[in-house]
Amino acid sequence: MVTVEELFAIDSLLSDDEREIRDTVATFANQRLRPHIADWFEEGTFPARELAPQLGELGLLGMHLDGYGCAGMSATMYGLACQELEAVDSGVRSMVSVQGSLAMTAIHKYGSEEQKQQWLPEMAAGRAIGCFGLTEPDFGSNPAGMRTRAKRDGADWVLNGSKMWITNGSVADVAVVWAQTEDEGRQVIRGFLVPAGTPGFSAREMHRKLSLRASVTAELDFDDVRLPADAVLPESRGLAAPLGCLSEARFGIVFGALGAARDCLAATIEYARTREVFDKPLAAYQLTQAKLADMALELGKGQLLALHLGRLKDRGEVTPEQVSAGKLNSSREAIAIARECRTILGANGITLDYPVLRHANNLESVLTYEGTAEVHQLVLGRALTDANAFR
Ligand code: TGC
Ligand code: FAD
Repeated sequence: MVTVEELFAIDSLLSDDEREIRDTVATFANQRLRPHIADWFEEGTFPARELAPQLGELGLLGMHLDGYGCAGMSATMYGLACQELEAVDSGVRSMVSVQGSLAMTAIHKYGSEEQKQQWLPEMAAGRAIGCFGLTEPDFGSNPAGMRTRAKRDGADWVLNGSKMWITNGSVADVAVVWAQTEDEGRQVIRGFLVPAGTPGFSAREMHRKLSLRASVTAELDFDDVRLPADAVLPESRGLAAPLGCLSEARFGIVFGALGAARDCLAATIEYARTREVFDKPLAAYQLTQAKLADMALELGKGQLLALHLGRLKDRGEVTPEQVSAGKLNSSREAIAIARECRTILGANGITLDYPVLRHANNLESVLTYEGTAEVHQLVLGRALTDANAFR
């Protein structure tokens, strides 16, 4: 018997250091997270506070960033870590993505030296948690239309508006919040650092989710929130600033979503080899094998694409369109694999005794956040034709 990785000789494409990091993260995820994940999912909880220092100790928070206590690993290493975390649950990878690729990246790319010194070492160690507020109730795919506003009042800024669907939102020590500002009569989107507890800022956890249940998701409200002049991220000007952070997080999903798919396929193959129907193992039927072969093919192709993008990113050559292609492919194929695996598990597949429907439900969010599948199709369509079909 071979695994999909063996079938595609994936390990032969990795360095010793890359394999070591991947295996270290896999051991942590399997020992410390996997035994609890079904319960967290069922209860709709995620112990972010307790886990953040452990993730920090492993160097997983802001893993690909340099300096300020960050691990300074390669993009490929970060991707491999995301894959192992998401093999347990997309919620774990989400926490790490939002902390490192979104909140910390925003501060690292666009923050002042003082902001970096204040927040990045604490966040890298998992002593401080961050969130990233871009989406609003009426503006998800089209953040350019956001209504949240920051106005100058003397030297201060006054922030009004709301954000929705914000991962880590109600447990965060600091929120990176994107708002419209007026700059010399021109509307410009800028980023602000809003510490928890600032008067007028409230965060409320969202419940009744059927996906990403082991993840904290919150609504953020800003009611005349007065911020000092130095709360703005000085280098953030225009939508390109938050979109630049999204490219980092989308890259993590290119690898991460395949971890969820891999976990589904592994559980399904094990199940099919032992489950007997009509007097022989399910795995011995041609229909089952055709499903398994097709899923292995998509998983292997996805992993090869992810590694290729990792190598491009490590050479500083990856483009946002290439990341879109990877995010679209991985999230779309991963959810297809999870759903197909569920069919092989029959009724057992609908329970939390097996990971597949939990992963499939999570992947509904993964298909939607960080740019929906349709947004990435349109990004690719625009690149291929030069015609903008968004508006
Ligand atoms: P558009 O004119 O295309 O671009 C505006 C400016 O941004 C630049 N740009 C990018 N820069 C870096 N990376 C990217 N991926 C970029 N995409 C665009 C672009 O060059 C331009 O720069 P400049 O200097 O010329 O101004 O803007 P548009 O308004 O037409 O929108 C394009 C569109 C629809 C692709 C964009 O708005 C988009 O990506 N929408 C999707 C929104 C989204 O993904 N939201 C995610 C929120 S965060 C989240 O979901 C976290 S989930 C938790 C987890 O990660 O686990
Ligand atoms: P909409 O933009 O309303 O889209 C609805 C449908 O319309 C989709 O199918 C979409 O593809 C389609 N559509 C949109 N535009 C077009 C078009 N031009 N042409 C054709 N079809 C189109 N956001 C954050 O800022 N920070 C977070 O931490 C965060 N975490 C999240 C966690 C979870 C669990 C979830 C589910 C979401 C999270 N989000 C976060 C929000 C996420 O980024 C948005 O949900 C996503 O960008 C889509 O926006 P929307 O839900 O408003 O959908």
